[in-house]
Amino acid sequence: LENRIRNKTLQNKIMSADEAALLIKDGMNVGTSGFTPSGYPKAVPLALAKRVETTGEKIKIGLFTGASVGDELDGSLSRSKIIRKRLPYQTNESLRKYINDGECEYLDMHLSHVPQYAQYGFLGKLDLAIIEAVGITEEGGIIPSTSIGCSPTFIKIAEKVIVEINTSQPLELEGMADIYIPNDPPHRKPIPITKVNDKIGTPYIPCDVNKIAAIVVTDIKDNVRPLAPIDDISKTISGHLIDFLEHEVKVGRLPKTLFPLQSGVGSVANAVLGGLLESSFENLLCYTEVIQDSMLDLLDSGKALFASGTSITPSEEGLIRFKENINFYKDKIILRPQEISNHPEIIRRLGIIAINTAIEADIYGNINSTNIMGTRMMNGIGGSGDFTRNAYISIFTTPSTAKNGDISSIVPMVAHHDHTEHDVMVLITEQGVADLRGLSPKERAKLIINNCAHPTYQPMLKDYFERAQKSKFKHTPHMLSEALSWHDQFIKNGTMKRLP
Ligand code: 0RQ
Repeated sequence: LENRIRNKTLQNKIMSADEAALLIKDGMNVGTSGFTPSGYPKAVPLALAKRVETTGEKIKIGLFTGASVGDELDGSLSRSKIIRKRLPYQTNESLRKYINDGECEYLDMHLSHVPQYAQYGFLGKLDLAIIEAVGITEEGGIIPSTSIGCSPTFIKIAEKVIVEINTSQPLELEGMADIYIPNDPPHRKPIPITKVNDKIGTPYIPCDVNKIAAIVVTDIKDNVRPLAPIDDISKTISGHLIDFLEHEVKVGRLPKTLFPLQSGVGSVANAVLGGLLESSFENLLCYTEVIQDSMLDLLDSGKALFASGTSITPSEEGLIRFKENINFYKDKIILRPQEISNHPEIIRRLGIIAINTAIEADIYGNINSTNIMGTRMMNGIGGSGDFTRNAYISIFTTPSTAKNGDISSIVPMVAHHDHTEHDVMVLITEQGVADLRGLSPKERAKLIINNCAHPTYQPMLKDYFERAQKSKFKHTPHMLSEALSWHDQFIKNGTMKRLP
């Protein structure tokens, strides 16, 4: 443990998770580490939930994280009804239900905004930060584990800090992090990253030792999510994407090495990166948020030279591989605060190719990534907006149908807008590719309906679009009373298909 807690005076702060959890009081705002179930605190939230369940004490907190965190935090605190307000992204089933049942307030935020909102005071006072770490340096610097997320800013602004030293996380992670917090406006300095592998900060998160109120030692592992096997539809989508990128190289809009890639999370995203492994591209670079199994494959094979992200979230097998070969990956991966991994300035500068997943798209190219049928929160916008708005090429992928074909993922009008027609350049389904760059709304509609819609729904979309064009205003033709009728019909009858 001396290897991990190198500051001798801090060793007196070691206590049990139960004792540390007593620092959490009703009404507090608590910011934690964690990004896409990795590197989040586990022992303290579990202790808090247990205490509330056994004593019946009333504790409601605002819970701010980097992105999604594991069941020990989001699951246990929502089941114990401890979360009053939650931001900015989640994927936990219990929490999703809790949000959709109206038990807590949920702010779905662009991930790059969270640290600066917190720093500017837009989110109120941060009473406590709970941060998972692999160690603490002699000076009190916190060495983060498998994710950086918002930890640097939360530590900077919180009144007190609880550190969870997780001994299941290898100490060799030390050196992978590059911590940099931008200065305050109005004279912000340029962030000096001009290459994916530039290091601009410190390998630990600076922290005033006097703020560290408790250190808890635990070995609970990250509750990583299994990845669904790559299905045929995802494979076809990935094939279309690779054809599209090859075409861009052929016409001289991209070099053979492409530009740095960002890829979202989930099965399609994983399949897309898997497809790159078999492609002819070489010497790829990734400037992304989350490093998943397929990214490790790309690094292993030498296809990709370097990956910058804010968290490592491999599957259980991936995690074993990562830990066994950590010294190999250490030269090829940098973990940055999400304010930097998702920063518009750098995304624009590096010319990122952003690939994200839609729940549904409409005929004009607007994207809904968050709200099923316009009202049921799925996960959140995550970093997809940060990347999409600022990318060199922004791409969305989605299967053309959902729920065994009863839902068309291409609809007349999306029931919730996350990414507008102004930001979306390319749409890909298993049916094909719609390259929307330089096209007007009506030109886009024709291409999306012809190239991306499922054959079952294509005639219905054509019919809608033709009739809409007969309405008075012809720039973005719509029939408002019918635009959301597909969703309405699904809710009433369980299908968007034409009823007999
Ligand atoms: O529902 O779980 O009930 O079966 O939506 O869909 O096909 O499993 O896809 O896991 O790749 O997630 C957009 C949610 C896709 C994700 C989204 C239903 C479908 C299923 C999930 P069930 P799939 P994925 C990087 C960037 C926003 C954040 C982001 C996401 C469930 O990618 O959260 O991009 N993106 N971040 O049945 C009704 C439709 C539907 C539908 C799918 N048209 N209508 N339901 N579903 N299409 C990550 C971070 O920022 C951290």
